[in-house]
Amino acid sequence: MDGRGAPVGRRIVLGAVGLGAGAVVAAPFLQRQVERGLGAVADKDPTGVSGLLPNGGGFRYYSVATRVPRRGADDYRLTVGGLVRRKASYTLDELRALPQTRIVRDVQCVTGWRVLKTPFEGVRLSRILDDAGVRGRAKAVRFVCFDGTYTESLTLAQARRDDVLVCLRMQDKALPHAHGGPVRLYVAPMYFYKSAKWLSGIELTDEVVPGYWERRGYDIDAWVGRSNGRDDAPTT
Ligand SMILES: Nc1nc2c(c(=O)[nH]1)N[C@H]1C(S)=C(S)[C@@H](COP(=O)(O)O)O[C@H]1N2
Ligand SMILES: [Mo]
Repeated sequence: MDGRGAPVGRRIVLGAVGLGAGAVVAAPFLQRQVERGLGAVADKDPTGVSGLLPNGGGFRYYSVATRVPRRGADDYRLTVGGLVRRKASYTLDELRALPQTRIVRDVQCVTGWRVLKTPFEGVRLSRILDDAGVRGRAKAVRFVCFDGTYTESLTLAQARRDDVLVCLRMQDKALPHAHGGPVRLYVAPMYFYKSAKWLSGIELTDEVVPGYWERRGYDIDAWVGRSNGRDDAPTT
């Protein structure tokens, strides 16, 4: 895999979360049809009720882990470590007490669906990095999730952009579990796979450690429109 070819192995779990129904594991070739079906239901719903379902409103629920624990004000922690001067561990309240930034941008998944003008709100990642005191040797950031499986990465320069948030709110509501709550990453200029859900760890590293999808063929530099996460990607 040279990184430019068709990404493979994208097994998506589309979960009917919150409805008591079990998760559906869609084979890659089925995923698009399944998503189209769900999207079609939402699009044709004159009551708007489907917009109240987890990840309604055009979003799809994605998780590579079949079960993800719930964490809240009592037990959520975001740790910051690796090549930093001051390791840190934030509670939800501590994150809420930091300056919040709200940005309204489009969401674009590599499988083609997009949701325009979505508000995201949270703490700039750059603020958290500054507070930790990034060491000179650090070149990249690795993100770890409490689903136990997903990881992501950014170069330090990307991580310091002001449109990269440690996000506590989405669509002007507290981030629900299905969208990666209580805390997810939001990397506005990149495909949505960079926006790690259920964020639990930020680690400064001396080189980029490719994330979950990046080890499976997706570009590390996932700029929308300028990477292989294009929206006509086959069987993602
Ligand atoms: N922890 C975790 N984060 C993740 C994913 C995942 O499977 N696990 N999927 C990514 C992908 S491919 C997409 S498109 C978005 C989907 O976000 P949503 O479920 O809020 O729509 O989350 C991204 N972040
Ligand atoms: Mo995605």
